[in-house]
Amino acid sequence: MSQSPAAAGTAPGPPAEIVLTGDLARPGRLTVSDLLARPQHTAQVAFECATGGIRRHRFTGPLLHDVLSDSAPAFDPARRKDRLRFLISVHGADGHRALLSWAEIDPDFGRAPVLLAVPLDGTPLDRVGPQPVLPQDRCGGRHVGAVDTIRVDGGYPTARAPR
Ligand SMILES: Nc1nc2c(c(=O)[nH]1)N[C@H]1C(S)=C(S)[C@@H](COP(=O)(O)O)O[C@H]1N2
Ligand SMILES: [Mo]
Repeated sequence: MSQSPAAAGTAPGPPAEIVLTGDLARPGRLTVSDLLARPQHTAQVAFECATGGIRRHRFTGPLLHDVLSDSAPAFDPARRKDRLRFLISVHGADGHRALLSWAEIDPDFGRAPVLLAVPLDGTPLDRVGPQPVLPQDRCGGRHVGAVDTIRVDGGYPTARAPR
């Protein structure tokens, strides 16, 4: 990233927005203020970056699973297996992107406590937008900065309803 989140977070300008799109019944846009209104979780991480060495950060924000669930992904919530075909694509404005599976963050499957961080190391991210973080990752590559779009993709629905 060319500009550190801490520097960009306090820069003047309009509030950053993330577009939530894809196979969602309630797609939309989210600002940092929207995310701060939700229950907050904190993660203290030490990422081992291949080029930058150890990076320590403290992230606070809502769970990605809670946020995306409110957008109503186009699966049948009562059928666990129907959720397994869904992907989550996190896209940074600089073209950096990371894919997660829905099952990875689903409490019935991987239960990864992925946060959409709003303050990072105590610095507000209102101008740069929230940053996802996977606290158990060894490398910081999935801590995508300057996220502009999160897309949920269900692929092709199964021909027969799974149970
Ligand atoms: N948008 C974007 N986010 C990114 C990257 C990037 O190139 N672009 N690099 C990743 C990598 S490899 C690391 S280690 C962390 C570094 O973040 P930090 O400088 O805040 O510790 O950002 C991650 N997020
Ligand atoms: Mo990295």
